Amino acid sequence: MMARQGAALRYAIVGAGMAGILAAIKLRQNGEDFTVFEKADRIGGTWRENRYPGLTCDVPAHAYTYSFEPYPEWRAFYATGGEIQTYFEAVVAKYGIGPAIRFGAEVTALDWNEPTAQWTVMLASGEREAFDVIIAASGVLHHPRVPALPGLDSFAGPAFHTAQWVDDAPIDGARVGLIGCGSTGVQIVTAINTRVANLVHFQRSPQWIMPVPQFAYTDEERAAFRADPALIDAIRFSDEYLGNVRRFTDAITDIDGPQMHAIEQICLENLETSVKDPELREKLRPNYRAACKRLIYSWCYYDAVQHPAVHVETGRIAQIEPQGVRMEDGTFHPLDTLVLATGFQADRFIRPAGVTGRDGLTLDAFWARRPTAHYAVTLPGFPNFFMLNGPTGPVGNFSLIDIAERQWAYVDQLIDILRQGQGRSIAPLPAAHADYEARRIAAARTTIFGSGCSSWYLDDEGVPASWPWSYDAFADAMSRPRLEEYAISA
Ligand code: NA7
Repeated sequence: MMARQGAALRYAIVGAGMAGILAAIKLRQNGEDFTVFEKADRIGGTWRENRYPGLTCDVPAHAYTYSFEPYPEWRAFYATGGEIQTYFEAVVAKYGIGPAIRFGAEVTALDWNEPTAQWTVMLASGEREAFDVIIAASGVLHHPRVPALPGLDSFAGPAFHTAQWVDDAPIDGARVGLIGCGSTGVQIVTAINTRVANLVHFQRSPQWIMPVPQFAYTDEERAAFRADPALIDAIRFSDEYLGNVRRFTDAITDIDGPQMHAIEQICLENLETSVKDPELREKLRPNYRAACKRLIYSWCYYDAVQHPAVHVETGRIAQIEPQGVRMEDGTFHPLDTLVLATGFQADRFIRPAGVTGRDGLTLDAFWARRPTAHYAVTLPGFPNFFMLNGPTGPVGNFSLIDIAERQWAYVDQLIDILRQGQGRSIAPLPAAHADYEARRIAAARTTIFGSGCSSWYLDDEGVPASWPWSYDAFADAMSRPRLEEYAISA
């Protein structure tokens, strides 16, 4: 085989959400040749798909931007989904990424070809094209999880998942049922409680609520942010934000430490002091530790749920009937609209696209037990294949943009080997990955996520599918790949 020496690499980026746009900008700045494949007709990923009332990012807006592209225009401390979509569209326009994106181009398969050291990208249209490098940026919470509730199809009114919001579904003055109280369900309660005739919130497990401030930025403040970006830096790089990220990751990894006790105390006090009716308070009291499920940040949920139009139903659903929901105790809730805030299949990643690596190894086979990636980025047997926000990366109440940028820094150093013609392909050594994964699993079991609750963080064996060490350990790991853990083929 000849080394690539000097030949330009061709990159396929799968997905035009936050991480795909990041990769595209970085490659554009480097003058490289890439195509972004996006199955939808617009950019934005999760912020394009989700349009439910109350959609807000629980990371402070100024911290939820690319580090190189601060945004003075945020209207409030926490931004709405619509504003975030506008931000990404503005960034794509500014960097001229649009022409490199193929919309309506769903990647159905990726096949590694050893003799050419290239991937064949196959699209739903039947088109095929060869690329040297795959950047898999297809998102985490992407495939709705629709529960198999008996009779769901028989419901007479609109019944839909939150990521497939039906704009003309009756909400105003209507009887609405909402199943699920993760971040999505909670945000919807806060947005529609005053619009509905009544809202039945079906709550299988209550949530701990971390109280956070929300406030609007004034025109004067936005003008000041435009005039002096240091004012934005003072927010996004502040101890209040970055310090919180560190304290939070310390808490989830040291579950009997002072940071975790502080979080538990704040959440408990929030429940005790905010919810006046003792019966409702007990309904809303979780029986697991704070931050075991993804902690919900809210400034208004407890107020919203105490609105007279809201009824928290903690019984078990027996079946869905054409006119409403029947509970196991026989209670019937007549409804006009049924909203499923039931979360996502968090183990899919780039699937259902079929990925076939070296020696016919498929991603389904490699992930038969659980999705995994070396330091959340690369996979043994899948050369020149790099994941952004892939499995076992950090998850928590902090910016995934920052996580993706750090992962890009790691990926970029690995790709440099190819760029410089030092090899035609690079993939982690199976033994190195097995060692990482064994250490990760052992540590993950001891994090707060493994402390005894159900959540989308857990894999089928109950192991938290996350980075189990500190934020600084992640930053350090991403700053310099350990090349001795990689096989480089000439
Ligand atoms: P989540 O956090 O996965 O929450 C899903 C909710 O749906 C949760 O309350 C579940 O209860 C509930 N659920 C799921 N299936 C059922 C059935 N069959 N019956 C009753 N209740 C059910 O999803 P979200 O969309 O809220 O948030 C996902 C992430 O998006 C969030 O963490 C942020 O990162 C952004 P359970 O707790 O399992 O008892």
